[in-house]
Amino acid sequence: VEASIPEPQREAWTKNQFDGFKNKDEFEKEVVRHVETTLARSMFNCDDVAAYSATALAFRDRLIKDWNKTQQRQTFTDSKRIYYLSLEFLMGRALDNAMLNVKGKDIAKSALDELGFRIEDIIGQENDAALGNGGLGRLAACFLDSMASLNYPAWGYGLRYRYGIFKQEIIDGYQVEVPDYWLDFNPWEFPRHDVTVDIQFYGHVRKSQDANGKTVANWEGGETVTAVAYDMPIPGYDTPSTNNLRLWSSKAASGEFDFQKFNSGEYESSVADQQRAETISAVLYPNDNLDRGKELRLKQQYFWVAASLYDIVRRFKKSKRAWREFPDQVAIQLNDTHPTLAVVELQRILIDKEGLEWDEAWAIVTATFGYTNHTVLPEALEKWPVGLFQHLLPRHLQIIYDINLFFLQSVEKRFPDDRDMLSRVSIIEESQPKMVRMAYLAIVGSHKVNGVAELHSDLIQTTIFKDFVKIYGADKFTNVTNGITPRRWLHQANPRLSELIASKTGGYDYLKDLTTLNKLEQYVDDKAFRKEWAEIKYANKVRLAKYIKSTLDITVNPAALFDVQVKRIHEYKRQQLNIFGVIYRYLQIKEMSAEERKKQAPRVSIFGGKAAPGYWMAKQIIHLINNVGSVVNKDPDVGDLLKVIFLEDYNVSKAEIIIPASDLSEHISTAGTEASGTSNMKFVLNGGLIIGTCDGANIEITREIGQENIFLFGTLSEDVEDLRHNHTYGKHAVDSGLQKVFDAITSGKFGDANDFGALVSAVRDHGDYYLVSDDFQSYIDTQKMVDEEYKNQEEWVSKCIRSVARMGFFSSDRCINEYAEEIWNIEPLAV
Ligand code: TH1
Repeated sequence: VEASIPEPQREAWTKNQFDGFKNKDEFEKEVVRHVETTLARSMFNCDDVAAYSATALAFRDRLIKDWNKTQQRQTFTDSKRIYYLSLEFLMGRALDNAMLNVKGKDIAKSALDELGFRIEDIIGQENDAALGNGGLGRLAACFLDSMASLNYPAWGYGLRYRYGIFKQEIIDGYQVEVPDYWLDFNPWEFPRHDVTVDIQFYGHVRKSQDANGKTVANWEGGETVTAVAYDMPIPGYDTPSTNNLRLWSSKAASGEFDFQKFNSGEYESSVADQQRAETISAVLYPNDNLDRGKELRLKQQYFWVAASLYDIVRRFKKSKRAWREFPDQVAIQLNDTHPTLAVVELQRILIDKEGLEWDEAWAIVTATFGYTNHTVLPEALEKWPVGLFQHLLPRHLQIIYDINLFFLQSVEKRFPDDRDMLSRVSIIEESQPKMVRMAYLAIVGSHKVNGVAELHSDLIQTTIFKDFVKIYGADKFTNVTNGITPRRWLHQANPRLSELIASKTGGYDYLKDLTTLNKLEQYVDDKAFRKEWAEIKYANKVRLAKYIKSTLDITVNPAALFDVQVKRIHEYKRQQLNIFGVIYRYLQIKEMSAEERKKQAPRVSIFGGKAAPGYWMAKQIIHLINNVGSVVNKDPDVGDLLKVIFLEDYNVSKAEIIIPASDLSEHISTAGTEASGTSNMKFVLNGGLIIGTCDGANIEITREIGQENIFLFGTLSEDVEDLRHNHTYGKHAVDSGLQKVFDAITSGKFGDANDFGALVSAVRDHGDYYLVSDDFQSYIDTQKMVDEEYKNQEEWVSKCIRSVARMGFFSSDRCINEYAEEIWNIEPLAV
């Protein structure tokens, strides 16, 4: 709809622009106005929640001004945009981030103080936007921050789940899931009730002839669900650029519900349609690194992808450019295979709706898409039964068959002697039932495929996608090592460290060019600097100790070594190796004399993370950790020497407290299984050391910071296959130290031994797929080295400072610039 104000009236608009607040007094005025009008409260009725809401609304007003200008400018300059399609955006809290990015936190702090509130309490009122599972969703959030901060014209597209990732409660040592209803009051979103798209499901395809005698496919019948857009402003750091995250919400098409049915008394069935439609965007699937193949998940994927593409195409068509210019205006990045249907949907739009020839359309499609792979775990690679496709998306299945046909024909031409090749690379797996291999479809439909760390990118090229490297050549495959935003993960989470760094590196510009951190290295021997550094770490540990006291009523000594493993619970991430190591330590302490105990370095082992609700083994691991904690923490022989903590409901805002307080963090996946990991980067950036395997980004972290500054152990990825083979076909004796741990568990020391039988026998009797026994001794030895080195605090602090100084590479800004240059071919828009 064209609804622009005619020229003569525009002056009245221009002179009445809302300019946001510029100082404390103006900000106070905004807060009071929002409390009294938007929220209909008063100074006699204003609690922390109301103060948070008003503060957030004041910042939102400010952001939306910048958002409008950014969007107008992007439209006016008609510049190429990048669209980041992700089923997950793990944003965390928005207020603190918004305040820091627009440099308004000092104003807000003093204003709130005058109005009678502490800014920390106000920030703490906000619910996390938890629309993601773990690393993949948080990566998308860091990317949005970097794209805005670097002034790239970029939109994120996702689903507006009514329920984000569940909240975790620990009851009697077991995980209990509680729904995360987070939308009660969300000041950060703008419903766009005028931006809707009708999405079709089911039905059938009818072929007909058009006026020129050309056969056209008509997708008819079935049902329609409406997608409604909700926009969230994404502010860049220290720039007016404010990008958009558009999340789609599902509702019944044609209004509320069927009044015919309602009037004739069929109340239930009249609301049933409405509920069925709303179910599509109701919940985030809580599986990390696992594909469960549920129909509703496929519906979510198509709903979100179809709405997003409709939106993107509608925007492109306004420019009246020729279709072949589409890839000059639009780059679309597929965050894993979840949005792969976008490839098929764009082809469908171009051939069925816009009347392009297949080849011309396909050239546009492949020039538009890039695909990022995040995992090699076979259970995480998406496959959908052909029958389900046929039922839900009949036209898309036909197009997939055609894509596959043309692809296989070209393969056959190039490799006429390799008959096996065709069945190996076919997008359709000839199994019972037949399956659509989404990763293959994503590769065939994209011009670039990237992994997320060097080892991982090498692995996908030599294992799961080997044939495709042969077919397309190595140039189609590349690596973009993951990164993290230093704004949230240093400046926001660790303000004192950020301030200290700024004082030595020439101000906060290091937040825009993280390689500036290298200036810190010259202060490694500066006594005063080291002292301040150590004091900040200690203060962060005190803060976490207080949090532990207040939530678990356990007292931990802030002078002890804080050893942290927080991430999703998964067998491949090997929290079981960690807790077995903790048990081993406990048994050793029990055997020590009083004299020996005095020499032992005190430790706090801190765990946190959610298990997918259906992942039984992961839940056993949580249970074991909690049971070990309840034995160890009250054992008078142990005292301060060992405490075992499981922090409930690990999420983004808790990570912001935990990560700055770590001395040592654990990134101990079986080599070759963790594609990258990103918390490893966050921990080192906050002045903690790592114990880890040669896996994912640990390898590049080692290269950057120096191998003398990281505790590496364990099997190398090239040896994993042979070891697994030996477990299955040769002799496999459990490591003797680990055997003692198993004996303790089976003796019932940590509660009913039967509860943990599966954890033990996975290693002892069932092939030890994750190589826990193989790596156990080297893990224990390395932990012993950690104990020794921690005693020399001077040396330890030096290692931390040097490591931070060398972490510049891991900014998500570097990462986004690589995507922009190598995959998206897009330039920042000058502001
Ligand atoms: C994670 C990877 O496990 C992790 O190593 C990586 O750092 C992160 O992505 C970001 O690149 C993945 N998360 C998921 C989630 C789902 C499916 C696959 C992966 S891979 C649902």
